[in-house]
Amino acid sequence: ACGHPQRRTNMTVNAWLWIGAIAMAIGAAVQLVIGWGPRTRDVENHYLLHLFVCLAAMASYLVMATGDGAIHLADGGPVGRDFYFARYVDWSITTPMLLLGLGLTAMHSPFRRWAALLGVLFADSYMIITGLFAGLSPVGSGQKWLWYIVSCAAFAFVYIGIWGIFRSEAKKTSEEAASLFRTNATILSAVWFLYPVVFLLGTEGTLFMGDVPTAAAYTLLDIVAKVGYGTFSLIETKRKAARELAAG
Ligand code: RET
Repeated sequence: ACGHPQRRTNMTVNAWLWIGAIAMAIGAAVQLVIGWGPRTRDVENHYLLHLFVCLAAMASYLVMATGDGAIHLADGGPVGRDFYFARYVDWSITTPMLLLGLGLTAMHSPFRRWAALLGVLFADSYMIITGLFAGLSPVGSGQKWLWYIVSCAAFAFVYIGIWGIFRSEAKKTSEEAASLFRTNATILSAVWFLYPVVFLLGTEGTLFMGDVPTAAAYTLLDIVAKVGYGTFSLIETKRKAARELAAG
């Protein structure tokens, strides 16, 4: 028993939150190891981004696992539901960082298309904040679906930014950059698409899934989107830097 007394402490949910915290700590350690030693500016950028994505998520999972990252809401069934607001705090920091990383892969310098890059980051923040409103609003209410649709519309703008602006910039940067960008953008687009699906099916949406599968699904997605993707992106950026150095 930990955290505020009104919270329903489900031990299996808690186990998933601890798995998330440990996975993010391991993820941060992995970034430290891969990024160790002399770095090019490009590698340094990705190293710092992916390291801090893992550290931010680690804090978020830690506050959820210790009982203070959720509020208990009375809606969503006879016993109410725990709403994990800490996820949205995490996502509001980490999703812009991941998109910045992808933008840097595409254009190397953030100043080349800085307004477009900022536009993508703003659309992303808008998606997370309106998603928070969707999560907070009562299960079954009309406003929940209003916010959900607004958030999905912002998500569509993020996709347009990635597959429109970023992709065309990547082609101008180099063959290498375009190819790595394509791989990263494909993984990111596919993994991110599953978040609104989990929201829809889980305790914040239709309650088709209970709190255990919802927590498990978000944790697994976060591990793939942050640790898996981050590790791949950093390793590939390092390889690309080595090839560029060798080519002069
Ligand atoms: C919400 C609910 C409302 C509709 C949409 C959503 C999208 C969330 C996304 C989250 C991505 C998170 C990542 C975290 C860790 O790295 C807020 C679930 C569209 C895309 C990648």
